[in-house]
Amino acid sequence: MALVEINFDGIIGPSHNYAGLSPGNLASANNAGAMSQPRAAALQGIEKMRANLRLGLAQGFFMPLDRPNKAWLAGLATDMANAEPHIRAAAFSASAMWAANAATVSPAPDSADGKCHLSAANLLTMAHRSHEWSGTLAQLRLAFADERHFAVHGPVPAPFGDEGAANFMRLCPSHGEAGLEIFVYGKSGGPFPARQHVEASKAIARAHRLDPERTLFVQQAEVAIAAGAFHNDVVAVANERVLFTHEQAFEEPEATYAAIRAKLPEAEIVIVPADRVSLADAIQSYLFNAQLVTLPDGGMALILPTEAQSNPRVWGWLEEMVAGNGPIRRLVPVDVRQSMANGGGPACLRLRVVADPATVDARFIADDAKLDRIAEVIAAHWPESIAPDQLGDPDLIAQVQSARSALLKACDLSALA
Ligand code: SUG
Repeated sequence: MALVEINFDGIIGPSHNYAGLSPGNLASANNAGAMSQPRAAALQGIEKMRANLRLGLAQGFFMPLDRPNKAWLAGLATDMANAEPHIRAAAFSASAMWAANAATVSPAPDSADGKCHLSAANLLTMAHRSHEWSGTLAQLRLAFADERHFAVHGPVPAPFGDEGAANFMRLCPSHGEAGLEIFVYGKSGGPFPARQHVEASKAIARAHRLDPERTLFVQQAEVAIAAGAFHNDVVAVANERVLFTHEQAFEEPEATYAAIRAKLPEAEIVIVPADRVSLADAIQSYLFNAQLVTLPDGGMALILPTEAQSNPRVWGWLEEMVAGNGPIRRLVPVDVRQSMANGGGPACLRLRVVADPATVDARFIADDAKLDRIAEVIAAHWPESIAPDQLGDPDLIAQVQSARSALLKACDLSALA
């Protein structure tokens, strides 16, 4: 079978809560202390996957990680009963739901060895995300165990921060052909941290055996990070030959577009001007944190958060765009409000892997029946709500752990326990 793009969504874990753990992520800061709804959150994620299946797209998923992370707490010589609130919250975080940060993925046609390479992200800039990589790596090694087709790498060592596919774009004539891989790194973000270090990006490009002629390293605009674009995928998204980007996404936009066009002449760059959609509107609405996908009929659609529909300036611009002659023909809003309130839109929730689905461990591939089964487990076991001051509650901890075990069992993935 031909190589296709498979979107692997992180199933939203039972410990989903709003602890305000990510400085520079405005939604996370604004919702700090709010009551979360893990059950509704996870069901929103399942609905998004169902909608993608209905569009005819290939869909996979990843399991939530084991939370609280007791091994991490033990490394800090504490436990949930004794940890200070910020450490407790970091150990309990469901942040692995944002699968775009799980890894960087280079499809087989881009690599010298003809394998699809995946590098688990170290996520070391934020404490609550810095301990995701071990659980993520175990899962990647299981899902992509077939060494004839995949090479799975561990994280880049400290101190070089890496946040995975959220700071990575691939442009290509079609998914199954060799493409141009674009790594977007940050240098400084004013008051906020730049999370992607150029040395991490370069290390991944080497590990993935990419052709330097088809690899670009591009600096993210400092002004974008300072405005709250803590990842590049908050201000730009690519699919096949199309780059959909805010005018202020890159530090040197003209040089970036020129370099792209020089390496991939068929590239189509759709630029949203700041005088129509400000960075603030882009970040509030997450219009770029959309899944830009190729539909089975060959047309492209943007799967956007409903927040983009609610912002009149953003929606007005998008409606004009699809009415024109551009490559993006369809807008598909999805409700992922619970994730959005922590700064995670539709594109954050998924990791793209171009592969033949038959070469992936079938337990990670979605169909309607499996999603029904997963939704039943979520409805029966996920907590209805969590307030941040509840995180140390032993009953809640027990519920979160048994909820995940029930899901692993239902998906025949208890090996990840
Ligand atoms: O790393 N939010 C995540 C959101 C990640 C979005 N991913 C992409 N853009 N690809 C982050 O900032 C908030 C958790 C909290 O505050 O409880 C959080 O981790």
